[in-house]
Amino acid sequence: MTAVVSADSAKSSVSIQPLCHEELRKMDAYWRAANYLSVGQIYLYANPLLREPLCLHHVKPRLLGHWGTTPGLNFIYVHLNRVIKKYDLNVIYVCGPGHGGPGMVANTYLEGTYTELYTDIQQNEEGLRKLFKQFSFPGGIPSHAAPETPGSIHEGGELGYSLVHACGAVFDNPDLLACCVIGDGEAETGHSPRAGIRTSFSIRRAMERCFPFFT
Ligand SMILES: Cc1ncc(C[n+]2csc(CCOP(=O)(O)OP(=O)(O)O)c2C)c(N)n1
Ligand SMILES: [Mg+2]
Repeated sequence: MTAVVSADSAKSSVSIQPLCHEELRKMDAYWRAANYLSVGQIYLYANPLLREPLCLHHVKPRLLGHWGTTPGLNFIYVHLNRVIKKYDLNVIYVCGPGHGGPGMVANTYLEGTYTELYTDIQQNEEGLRKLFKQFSFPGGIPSHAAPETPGSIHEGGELGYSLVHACGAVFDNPDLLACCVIGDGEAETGHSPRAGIRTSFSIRRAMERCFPFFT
């Protein structure tokens, strides 16, 4: 997400060749790592690398959030990262689904941004244990993507605003593309369909750079 390239110039150089085996293998590995980090945050209190046989005392006593939404969010994240890097695009990922928090934290941890900002959460076993324990836990972080999630402009706690935030993000940034994931639950809120109504020319132009995904 560094240098800015216009969407049109990227479009003209898009290849329609299938990805090579090595690229797919790496993306699949990254996706599985992000999934493990997500499910670990939801369930694990200790034993982050499952070095010991899993016991009840390794599992959080009160679980908040659910796993179902995260593989899809992580799948979109890794595929977006591939095209961002390949075409040097300027993209923002806006994550709407109500239980998407662990996915966003997992990806920023994998990328290294999380450790840069929160130096006590290192990319080692002890850091992993802290990352898992803190999620939706007293004294830790909320169960949804919150302001303290690196790169967050969108609070996940109240559903309905992701599309309007994605649209707002591209308004003042003519080279920005916004990929906005809207949960099926979020889509049922009043705000979501309202955000999709393109009433003015400027809003319509901005919406051309918002790509909604429904999960
Ligand atoms: C405005 C609002 N209404 C209700 C809720 C309670 N709530 C939290 S998550 C959720 C379900 C969200 O479904 P979806 O967006 O599909 O996300 P998923 O649960 O699949 O991650 C609901 C209704 C909320 N957070 N905000
Ligand atoms: Mg859902």
